[in-house]
Amino acid sequence: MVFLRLQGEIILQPKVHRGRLTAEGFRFAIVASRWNDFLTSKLIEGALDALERFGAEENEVEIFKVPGSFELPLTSLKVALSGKFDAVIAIGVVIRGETPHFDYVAGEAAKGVGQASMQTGVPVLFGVVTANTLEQAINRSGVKAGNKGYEAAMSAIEIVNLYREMNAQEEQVKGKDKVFPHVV
Ligand code: INI
Repeated sequence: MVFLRLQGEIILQPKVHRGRLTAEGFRFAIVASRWNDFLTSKLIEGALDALERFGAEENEVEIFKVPGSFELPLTSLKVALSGKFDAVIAIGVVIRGETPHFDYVAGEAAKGVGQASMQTGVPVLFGVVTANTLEQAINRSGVKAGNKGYEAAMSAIEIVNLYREMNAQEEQVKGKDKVFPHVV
């Protein structure tokens, strides 16, 4: 392990693993809710912008539309299980002011998207705006406070690269442990 000693203090310098920002050679699915379509369409645009900027190919990206955010988890799970994608980006907008079901819809979407990831091992990113007001939701969909779709797609790119690197390292370690590493 490498460490520096600075005025008697030990400062560890551990190896840091982080995903590069390249979408080249990866396949992405976007699962997007049609509820609040005028905003989810902005989030989809944001996600596509990020994927394109970082080198994704058109034929490596597919979009699946669902009625509302409540439908994001199961659809994301099915898409992840298809084995066709390296990451799934779930997109939706849930606004508290609009429904007493806010907590159920937003809660189920968050929990279910997380479960889809954990069950499949395929990263499912949470590009869902959960806002108290329409104004907040508009701001988080590309107006004043960023674009959740763009952010989720960036996270997807970073995480698929990190996992690819981790898998490659794991393979290397396995290779080293073998008595006859040259034998496949
Ligand atoms: N779905 C959303 O994505 N956002 C909302 O704000 C919303 N509201 O307001 O109710 C919403 N409801 C629909 C829900 O996601 C399901 O599609 C529906 O309940 C059918 O299962």
